[in-house]
Parts: sequence; C-alpha cells; structure tokens
Amino acid sequence: MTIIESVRGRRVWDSRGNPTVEVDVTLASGVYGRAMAPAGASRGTREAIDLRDGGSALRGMNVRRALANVNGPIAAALQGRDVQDQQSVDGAMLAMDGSPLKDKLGGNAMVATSLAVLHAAAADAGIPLWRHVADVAGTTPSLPLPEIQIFGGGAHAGRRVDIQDFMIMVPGAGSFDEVMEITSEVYFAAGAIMKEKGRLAGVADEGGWWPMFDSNEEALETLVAAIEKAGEKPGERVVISLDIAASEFGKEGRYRLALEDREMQSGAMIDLLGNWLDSYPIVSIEDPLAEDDIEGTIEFTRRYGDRVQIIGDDYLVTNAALVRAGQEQCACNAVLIKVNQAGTVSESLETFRVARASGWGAIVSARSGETEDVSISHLATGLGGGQLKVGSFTRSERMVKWNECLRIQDSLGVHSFVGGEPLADTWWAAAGAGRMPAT
Ligand code: 2PG
Ligand code: MG
Repeated sequence: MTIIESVRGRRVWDSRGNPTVEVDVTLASGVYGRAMAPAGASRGTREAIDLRDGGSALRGMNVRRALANVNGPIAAALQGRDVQDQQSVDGAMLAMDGSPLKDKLGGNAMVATSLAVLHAAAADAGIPLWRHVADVAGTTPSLPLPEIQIFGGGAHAGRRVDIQDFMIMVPGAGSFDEVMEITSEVYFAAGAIMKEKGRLAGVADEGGWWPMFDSNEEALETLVAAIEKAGEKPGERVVISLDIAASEFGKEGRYRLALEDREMQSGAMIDLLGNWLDSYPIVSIEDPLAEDDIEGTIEFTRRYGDRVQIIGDDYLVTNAALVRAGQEQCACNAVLIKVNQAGTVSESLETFRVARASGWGAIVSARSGETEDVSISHLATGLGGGQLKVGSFTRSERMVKWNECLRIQDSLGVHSFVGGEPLADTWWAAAGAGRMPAT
C-alpha cells in the first residue's frame, strides 16, 4: 500500500486558449502523477459536466470553483488513501459528488484527479502507464489503429459543413509508424488539392483542414481524391471514417443540413448516410443520428450494422448503463471512450469492459479541446481495444499523442500494432473494407 500524500490542482490552458484543470498527486516518496482535463465542444447532454465559473470574465470559462474542489474536499478525501486502489479513489469522489452529471465537484476536477492518480500509481510501481492500465483492467496491451482527421467540420469549424470529422484509418499499414507516414501523405495531398482549388483557409479546432466545401459530399470526394493523390487506392490500405455528430444538427427526429439548406426526417437521414456508405469506402461512422433519436439509431444499426462500425459518442457518453441498453436494443456496435465524459477512470474502464464483453468495438478518444496530456495514448494501448481517435495530423496537442504511441512502440515492439483479435471479431472483418469498391 502506497499512501497519497497530497493532491494539488492548478489552472492551466487548453488548445483553444480556455482555462482547464491540472492535478498533481504526490506520494510520500516524492513520486507524483500529473494529468489535465480536456474539454469537448460537441457535447452529449448526459456526459459529466465541467464546472466553470460563469460570468463575463474569460467568457465564463474560468475553473476557480473546480480548482477549489480539488484543493479542498477532493484533496482531503484522497490523502491517506492507497494510490494503487483506483476504484476506492474514484469511489470516494463519486460518493462525495453524488450528482448524476458530476456538476457538484465538476467533471473537470474529477477527471484530472482520477487520471493523475493513475499516473502516480504507475510511477509508484515503476512501470509505464500503458502497462499499469493493462494491470488494472486485466487486458492485453497492443498499439491502437488511429482514426485521423483530415477535414474538421461541425462545431469545430464554425459549422462551415454539417459533418464534424472526416477521417482516415490505415488498417492496411504494417506498423503504427507506417500509419503516420501514410497519413502524412494523405493530409498534405488534401491540403494541396484545396490549394489548387483556391480553397485553402487554415485549419479547424483539431488541426484538420478548414472545410471550404459546397456540400458534405464534396468533402468526401476530396478525401477520396487526396487518398489517391497520396498514391493509395481508397478502400484498400486506407479507408474512411466519419463522425457525423448528428446531435449538433438534429433534434426530435428532424435534421437540418445548413450547408444545403435542407431539412429531413430521420428516415431520409438514414437513406442519405446509406448512400454514402454505398459510394465511399467508409468503414466507421460515429453518431449517425442524434442522441435523442433512439428509433433512428436502432434502424440505422439494423440496416448497416453488419458492414460498418457504428460508434455511439454523444449517444452513449462512455456510460456503462447506456452501453448495456444499446446492446439490448441493438443500437450501435461500438462506443467511444472519453474519460471526461464518464468523469473517472474506473467508470471508463467499466464501460470498456461492458462494451468488449458483448463484442462491441471501443475507441479511446480525445476531445476537441486538448492539452499536452498523453494519458489516452497509454489508455488505448493498455486496454488493447484496437483504436484511438485524437484529431488531426498537425498541432502539438494532437501530435504529442501520436508521438507518445511511437515511443510506446519502441518498448512494446512494432508487432504489437492493433492486435488483430479485437478487430477481427467486430467491425473490420464484417466491413471487409479492403474489398470495397473505390469510387
Ligand atoms: C467528438 C469529439 C472529438 P468534442 O465529437 O468525437 O472529435 O469532439 O470533444 O467536441 O465532443
Ligand atoms: Mg463524436
């Protein structure tokens, strides 16, 4: 048993220039763990709430109240606890908060503390964080397959296009290192195409190119063209993944595509996405329908769940009970794991466990507001769930996570990439993306 000696929170700043919470958890030996809270922009209504000060200063985003909770009640409750007992640490915070959405202590205060404890426990044991995660979760580590954003959109790009993330995956690569190389070629090919067309206008929140397109389909066409320009055949080594983030433009079964000034019912939205699945080498689609559209999500899964990975993000908010309900209703076949949606590491691990127990995919993910924190690279590797979503291929709050995976690759070995097994029995084998016709 190694006792937590102190817990200290400080204000730091995230990739959007907003204040956020950093926590140091220190042990008697002087060993410490440190973590920072990320922040979402397209948030599910049922995810843990970040405690912000409100008012006019710092656009209401200050975190003084959350920090006071870290340095006051959270520190008092955690001092003297065993750093190796993540469950008891998280349980103490949960009991103290007691609110369904964690708005009493603040999801930001809780997630930074919970992750800092995880880091401190790994340092205490003298092992890398990914190894500690695997020990806590009882999983087999493997380097994840990245989902990497080429164009941003939706809430991350002033709603310039409706769809939020146009991403690629490179399951045909032989190593994590090769994924990076191929992604770099595709990313800059996309930039070159936009420049040729006079449409280069900077980058969106997560570093993907700013989406100067006339339609969502033009973004997809350009992505396919970029893959080709990079010397790859779309649908072979490189495939497409989308985060529709439909809750941002859909409510009560009605969807409004602002770019095309078009409004449609849930059924038409399903048909539209189905057409995209038929026309482009898409293997994964996140939040295809809004979080309140349960019937639509069930219908979408019934029609396409055997050929494409359907991820619940806003729809499931890293919540084990919602994943269980989704499994019973056959809505989605995968869940995004964002520790700050759940609020604590223990709850996130439970959601992961529930997902995988029924053969669902589980994709560890960053938020659109990020920091130099690399916890998720270790989490994705330690859990061996097979996939990691971080954002684009520029900006250090993104690259720091890909680069951390490359460092982990050095100790884990190139052959640990993806792990095969978790993917083989879920979406990859079913999607058969390598056999999909390119457009
Ligand atoms: C998402 C994330 C990351 P945000 O929707 O998956 O792209 O966005 O952090 O804004 O919720
Ligand atoms: Mg999402």
